[in-house]
Amino acid sequence: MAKSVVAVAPKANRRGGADINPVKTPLTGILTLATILDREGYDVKFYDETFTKPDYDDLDPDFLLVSCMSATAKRGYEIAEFFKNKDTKVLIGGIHPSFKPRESLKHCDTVVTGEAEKVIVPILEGEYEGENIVKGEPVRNLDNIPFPDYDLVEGLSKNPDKVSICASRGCPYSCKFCSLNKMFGNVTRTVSNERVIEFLEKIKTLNTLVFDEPNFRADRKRATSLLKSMKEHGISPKRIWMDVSLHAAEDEEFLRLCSEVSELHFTIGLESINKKALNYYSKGKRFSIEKMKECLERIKDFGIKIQGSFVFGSDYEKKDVFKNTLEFCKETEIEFPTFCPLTPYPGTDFRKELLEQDRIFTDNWDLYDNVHTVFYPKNMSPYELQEGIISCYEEYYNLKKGLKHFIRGQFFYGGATFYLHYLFWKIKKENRRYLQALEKISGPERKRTDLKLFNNV
Ligand code: B12
Repeated sequence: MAKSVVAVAPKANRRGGADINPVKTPLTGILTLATILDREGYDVKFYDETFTKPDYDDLDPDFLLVSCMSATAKRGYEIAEFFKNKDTKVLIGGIHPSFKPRESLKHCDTVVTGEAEKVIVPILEGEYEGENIVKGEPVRNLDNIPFPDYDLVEGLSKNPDKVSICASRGCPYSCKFCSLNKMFGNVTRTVSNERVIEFLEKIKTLNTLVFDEPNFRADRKRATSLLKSMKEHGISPKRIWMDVSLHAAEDEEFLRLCSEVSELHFTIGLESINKKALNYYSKGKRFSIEKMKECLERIKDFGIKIQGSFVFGSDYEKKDVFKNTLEFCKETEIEFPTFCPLTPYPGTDFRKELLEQDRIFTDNWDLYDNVHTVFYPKNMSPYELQEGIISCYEEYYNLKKGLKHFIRGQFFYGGATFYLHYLFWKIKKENRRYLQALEKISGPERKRTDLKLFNNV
């Protein structure tokens, strides 16, 4: 009889970063592993808790696979513990366990670090018996692994209208607050365009497509030829979301192609309007603030919508950064800015620096979600950083603006504005204890290492 596998993408315990995203699709990394196992003849069930939370009591698989980001690590550990008490062999993997393998191992039998496509079948077949921490191997040729099979996702329509694909791995940049190139390397590997087209052509109900890649235009040739092929094959979903860097604004051919294929939404890490902060984050070529504005305008001239993400809390920013950033967003009319506290994720240089300076006040991973503050900024208190972020959301996503979008016929952004207004009202309400704890450590006699205070907020 075929061995059974349950694969789970946990939903974070708290409302936060994942809820901001307006397009929800199942987690593709672990779904790819589930797809490989399904093809190998395992009896696979896949749950993404964002869509369905099964009754775990009813499940008794031979193997449990749990995927964790930092924000979902605690929830992932809960699920893992639950199955450890059954006769199930429990495996944990993902970006968080890759940098915290010994911590994850306390909750399971085997931790896999890095990319797991090449090792997952051998592990389940017992080839790594006795090894608790297995180092995965980068997949050199992404054409050798299958696309995620959406049919395996429990609770999702067999004809999904929203699909995300991660057709490239690796990022040439090495930003202070990001661990991606330590996880996936700094050379971009891509799936061939023919395969991407073949995959997309099969989804007849495609309405929204998300390219879950660090930078869609990292390989320009591939990006433009993929867009051309999509045009030729009549693949034209209503909306496409992709991450690009601001350099895309200097590439007219790319912008034109984007505008011809679909209603494009660019997610751009604008990070900061403070030059010193930008330098500190150590990203490639820098733009002046004026140049940033010009670039955003050029992108908008092509009818492309912008989700600009800002991070706050560097040593170079003072309290006026919130007001100035809001002004920048209003002036450039970015449709969908996000305002995040810097977060010292495991594996980042930023975390290393803060640890050396004893500036992280909690390792409650539930709070590592790009919404909650977990460290002492230099020029403001943690409470001020948190308040500043919430007030940016409250001010930018106000009801008047929501109505304006509706009047202009921009229903998607009208809806998103109302949703975000409601979300941050809820987040504020649910975080009373957390905010009180922040106030406590923000006073004159702040206690740098009070790790326990935030364990149960
Ligand atoms: C897509 C994405 C999302 C989507 C996920 C939905 C989807 N459709 O996939 C959404 C929008 C929900 C999301 C949300 C968030 N995300 Co996000 N996201 C990504 C992104 C862009 C791609 C993830 C991906 O598909 N990677 C490719 C696959 C192949 O990698 P993988 O998932 O890690 O899986 C491989 C291995 O890890 C391993 N593996 C994974 N799971 C398991 C399980 C087992 C048992 C085993 C053996 C192996 C294994 O094998 C897989 C195949 O090789 C990454 C950046 C990136 N390019 O990776 C950020 C990233 C993962 N996100 C990040 C963050 C911070 C968040 C948020 C907190 C905030 C935010 N940005 O909105 C939220 C919180 C999530 C939550 N659930 O609470 C950080 C994570 C840092 C950390 N330490 O946790 C990243 C790395 C971005 C960054 N540069 O900092 N995200």
